[in-house]
Amino acid sequence: MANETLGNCCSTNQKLIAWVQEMAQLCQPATVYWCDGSDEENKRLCDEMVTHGTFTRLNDQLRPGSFLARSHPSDVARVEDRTYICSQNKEDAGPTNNWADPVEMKKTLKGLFAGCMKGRTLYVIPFSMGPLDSPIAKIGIELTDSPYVVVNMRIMTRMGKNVIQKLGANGSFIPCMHSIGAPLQPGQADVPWPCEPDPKKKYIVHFPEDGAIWSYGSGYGGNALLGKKCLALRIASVLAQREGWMAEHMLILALTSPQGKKHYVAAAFPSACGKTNLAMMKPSLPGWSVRCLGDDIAWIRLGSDGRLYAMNPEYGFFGVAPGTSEKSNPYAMASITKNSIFTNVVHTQDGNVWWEDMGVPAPAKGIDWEGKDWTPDCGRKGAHPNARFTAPASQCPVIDPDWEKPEGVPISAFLFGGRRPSTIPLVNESFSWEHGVFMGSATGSETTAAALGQAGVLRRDPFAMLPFCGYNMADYFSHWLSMASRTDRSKLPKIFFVNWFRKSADGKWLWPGYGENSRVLKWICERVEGSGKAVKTPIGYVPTTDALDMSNLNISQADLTELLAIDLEGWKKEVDSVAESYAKFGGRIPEALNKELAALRDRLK
Ligand code: SAT
Ligand code: MN
Repeated sequence: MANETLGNCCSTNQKLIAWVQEMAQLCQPATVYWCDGSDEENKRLCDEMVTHGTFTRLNDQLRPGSFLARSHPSDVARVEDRTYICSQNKEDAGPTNNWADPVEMKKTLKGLFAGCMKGRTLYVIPFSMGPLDSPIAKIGIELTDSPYVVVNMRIMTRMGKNVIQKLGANGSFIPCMHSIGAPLQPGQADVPWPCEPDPKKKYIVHFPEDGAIWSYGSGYGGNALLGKKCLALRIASVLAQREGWMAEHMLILALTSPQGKKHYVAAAFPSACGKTNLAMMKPSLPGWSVRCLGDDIAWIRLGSDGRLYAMNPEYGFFGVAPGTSEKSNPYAMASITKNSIFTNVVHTQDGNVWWEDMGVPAPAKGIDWEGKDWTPDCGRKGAHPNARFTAPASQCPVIDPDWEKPEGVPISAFLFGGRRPSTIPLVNESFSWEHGVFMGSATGSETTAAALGQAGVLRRDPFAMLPFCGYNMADYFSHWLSMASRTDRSKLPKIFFVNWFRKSADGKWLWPGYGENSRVLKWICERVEGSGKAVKTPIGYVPTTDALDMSNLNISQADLTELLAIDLEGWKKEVDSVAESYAKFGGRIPEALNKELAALRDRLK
């Protein structure tokens, strides 16, 4: 058995070898293949997927080295209702997570995984979240039967034989077990996107105490690229709490003023709320520049100087395609000109890709994300609203020179935000660390297409971590609060709440967003430096109407006033809604946050 299941193994790590053997015996793949991460291997897998129909090669003149994939129509987004945190005690998962008994769940999973890779290859993907030499990098090993996952993981993580070397004979790793859940019987024809179409049979499962991940039935994004949400957020958040650091759903950017002063900012917004756009924004303000360090996840720890340092554990971008254009995100457009994977977008007749709001005319004819003939007037969207691009971060023209610094970069400000058509002003600043943590805990947003379910309904999404916190969210709030006792408060980042999505009574966006957000970032830098002008309001410090740099921006004074207005009645409802979300935790909410809530209620009287 040993040789059969070892495949081309080049590791001396007995724990790893034993685990791969055990999993291969369970899943019964036709072969086992250990990925080395090389260009040749990548080319071979992409060629095989083209032959198989999973990939369509894009025009090499227009998008060199790039491919299009179309998922099964049932497999287009994260499945939050099928995502589980299986801690020993239900309370440790908390009321915001699906919980199942770990012993029961392991039984269920063993049943599902038995023979699930028949007729397929089991790929062993060694990967590192974080630069290999970072003190907080984590090694994961994903076992999968999906070559689509392999080539995406190669873009999204540092993947290949260097990781096996780093692991050595005794290193430890996070086991990430994945199957699309579509075994092939002898002679059975395969399909381009095999998966388990029954939503009730998909499982995205985390065992926080063992630090293990099991994912079954989906080949898509955060369900299947297990380094991302599963490891770098859900499992990492548990490790971070235990070890005294933070794993956050945050972009990291560097903002430099015309005078050359540089500040690093980390910002948490829910999925598909513009993190990628902000992370690599082209400022409209002359002389200002933004550099990108990451667009989705930040691992943050205290440096020896007492400041918080953030590091992006990822290696690529998995961004929402629809809406990405030269206007909304020119540097994302530049990042995806080559060596990129596009999932669920329109295939044009000249072998390129297109999506809604790409800022270029729609093709007269194309093939839509479901593989059907498509014309602009056919009444259907061409790209799925959660269509994605996968692109190497190194291809971003404004990637920060320090983005791979093993220790990360010191953060000056944290931003929280979401899609809020009413109530929440363009920007406000917290009174204190505790008030800032309260703001994070109170974050709400209209839902998006990034998760299956209804889009456009307001839900509380504390710290934009609702789907990603691997333990009781009330304890996560306490962990945030505890940062103030771990260092000198004056060294902690200032905390801001932003809302680019406020609408007027007649439903028009009040703020142009995108590059114009640099005006808000400028004010934030000024506040960090102690100069920006603000008024104290019941909800926090809000810029005075002359505090934001509005040069060369065509926006009426009335709109600006509305953007910065405090809607007292709206805020009273907001407080009730936050109180309701706290009540779910049955007394586990830290006292400091209950105090903040009560104080806000008082200030609104
Ligand atoms: O599919 S992903 O989870 O990677 C994207 C997202 O929801 O942020
Ligand atoms: Mn995300």
